[in-house]
Amino acid sequence: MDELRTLEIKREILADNSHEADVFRAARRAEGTFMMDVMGSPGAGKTTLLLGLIEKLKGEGATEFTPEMGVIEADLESDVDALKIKEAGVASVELNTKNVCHVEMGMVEKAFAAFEGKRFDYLFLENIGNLVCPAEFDTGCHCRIMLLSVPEGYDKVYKYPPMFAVVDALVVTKCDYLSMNPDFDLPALREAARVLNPNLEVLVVSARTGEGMDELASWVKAQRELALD
Ligand SMILES: Nc1nc2c(ncn2[C@@H]2O[C@H](COP(=O)(O)OP(=O)(O)O)[C@@H](O)[C@H]2O)c(=O)[nH]1
Ligand SMILES: [Mg+2]
Repeated sequence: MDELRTLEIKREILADNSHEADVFRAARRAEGTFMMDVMGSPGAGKTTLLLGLIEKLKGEGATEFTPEMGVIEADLESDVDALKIKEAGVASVELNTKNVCHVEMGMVEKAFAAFEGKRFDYLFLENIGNLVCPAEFDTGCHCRIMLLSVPEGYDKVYKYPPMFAVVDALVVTKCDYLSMNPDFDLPALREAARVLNPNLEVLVVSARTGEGMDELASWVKAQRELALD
């Protein structure tokens, strides 16, 4: 009986969160803001990837569209990542979850309000470093990606399937380490991930060398167009 009650409460919390997420997503779409949730383990390369992606998305040349961009940086504690983003000249807000291992809508709304009405073309959420809990909570984004870095090992697809199942893209990061990690079986990872999620886009990148970053930026631009269409 107790177990049943726990399940019901969890379902209610997730349903409320999903409803708030739908409202938030629609409001951002109406403003022309595309929002992307970036998930992955601590150290997978989320902040470094965002810095590289933002550079790629900045238009080059006077005739090109220069998008307004912002980042919500979620961490249990500290503002280390938000400062890195600010140093790169991009608006950022630190969201400290104080030991909560995921981000949910109440937190997103507060963090968004801290931008004080600033409008964005791209808004990124760096979620809490965790391969488990963030998969369960809709954060009101139009698109969700997960990072898996080469040093973590390809077998995480077998150990943490829910996140692979819910994201739009799997970004294999730190591919500059592939030659040093010959046991990282990229074909097996692609196959297992696509069994979990047949529409999954798989991108292989290195924010360090720049490999794959143009393809990532093109994919993100296309996702924005699709979401705001
Ligand atoms: N070799 C290599 N190191 C990377 C790459 N991306 C990030 N790193 C390093 O990995 C560490 C963790 O990166 P960070 O972006 O802070 O990861 P986060 O915790 O997921 O945000 C840092 O020392 C980065 O310099 C990459 O593409 N290649
Ligand atoms: Mg980070």
